[in-house]
Amino acid sequence: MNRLRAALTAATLLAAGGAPARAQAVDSVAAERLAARRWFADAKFGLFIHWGVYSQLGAGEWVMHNRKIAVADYEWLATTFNPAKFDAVAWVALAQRAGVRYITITSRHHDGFSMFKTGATRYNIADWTPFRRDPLHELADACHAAGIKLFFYYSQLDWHHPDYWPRGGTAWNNGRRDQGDWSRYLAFMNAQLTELLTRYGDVGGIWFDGMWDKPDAPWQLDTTYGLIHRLQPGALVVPNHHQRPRPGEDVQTFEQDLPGANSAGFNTSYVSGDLPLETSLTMNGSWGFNITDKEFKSVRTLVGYLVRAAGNGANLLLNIGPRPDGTISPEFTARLDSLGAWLAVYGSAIYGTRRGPVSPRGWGATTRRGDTVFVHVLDWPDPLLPLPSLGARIRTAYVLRGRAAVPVVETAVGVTLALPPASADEPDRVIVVVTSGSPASNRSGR
Ligand code: JFZ
Repeated sequence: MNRLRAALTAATLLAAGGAPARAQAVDSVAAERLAARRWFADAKFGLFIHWGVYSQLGAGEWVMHNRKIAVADYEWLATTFNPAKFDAVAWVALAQRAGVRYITITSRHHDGFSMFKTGATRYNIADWTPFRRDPLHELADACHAAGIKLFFYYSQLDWHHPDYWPRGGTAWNNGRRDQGDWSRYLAFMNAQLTELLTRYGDVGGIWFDGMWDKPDAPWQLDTTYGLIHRLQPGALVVPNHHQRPRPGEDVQTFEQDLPGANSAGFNTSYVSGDLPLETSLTMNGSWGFNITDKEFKSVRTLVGYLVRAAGNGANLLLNIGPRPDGTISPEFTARLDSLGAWLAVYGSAIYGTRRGPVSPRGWGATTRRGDTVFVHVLDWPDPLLPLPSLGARIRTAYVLRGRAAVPVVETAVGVTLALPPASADEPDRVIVVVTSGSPASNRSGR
């Protein structure tokens, strides 16, 4: 995977050079789409769900590739997929308890298996498995009833489809004939996207992934993006191509990284000044269900990611990998419930905020809503916290939890806050600083 990842990264970076950013500006964006972008920037917290045939092998979503499983064998594996305990209402109830505002679920991952009823191929959950139901339809109904937006993850890479030809950087000889018709593959994708955007009610958007497998291929993105914006003007295009934003795209998403940080090695270091931002993150080390992966991040670490993402003006899209029977492991549910409990107290310092006047630091981050700045102290040992100027005079400051007043020393060069003592059960000491007026926010309203 690492040699492959290096190759993919190199190819992606090569392709990322040119003109997209400038073009973004000319992309006349309908008012509905701009409103949807603002909604997205306010939402701040989403639930990512990687679930599919691969979940049965409990080794993550790349198992077909990693174990070099032939198409015929994987097709057999798909005939045994029967998540009888799947309960869309229970999944959405968990999402609500966690405080997420949207869900992004895998409608089709790289294995090419469709987790929804589609007329474009029989290789789908309703026609190919004993389950016979459409879980995405049930989830869409439950999301609409709960006021949670539903986004569909859609893989442009396909290890199964005969027309995904010429093969890409992740290919191996899995039994497909060495031929195919690329235009038929593009038509297949657009047919499925039409189904997803006409049969599941209001859709928050499409989260694309996999273009990095063939970064220079003629993907005809304008056609596909145009189709999405025509079918649902309020649907957002969220591309995980690890490149600069292109015309027709609405969100810049960073995988396993905060915006601009490239510790994963495959993200672009370019950060859009116009588009809402998102960071996608695994809760353990896997996206798809992995029965041996117990490397679960602590609640304190997850709160830290949510806060640092918001401090960077970005959403956190936190992932779970449900089990093959449709149930969700307790390690995931416990952490989501804890995050929900935290947001029940501190949500006002996250939802609807934008990046604060002080960019993220080792000690924490700041977020802002109007003339109120939220200072998130995640890791600071001293009783006094020196800050640069917040860009406006301070009227009052207090601890969000309990509203105890916070002494402030304001000088020409900055502000010093006298912090309340840290307590073990408080991953984030939030100081609310009310200023005498909000400086003009930047173009993207971020
Ligand atoms: C991609 C998917 O491959 C993965 O299965 C998951 O869906 C994640 C959200 O997105 O992850 C990638 C994609 C490309 C690289 C690494 C991870 N890469 O180019 O090295």
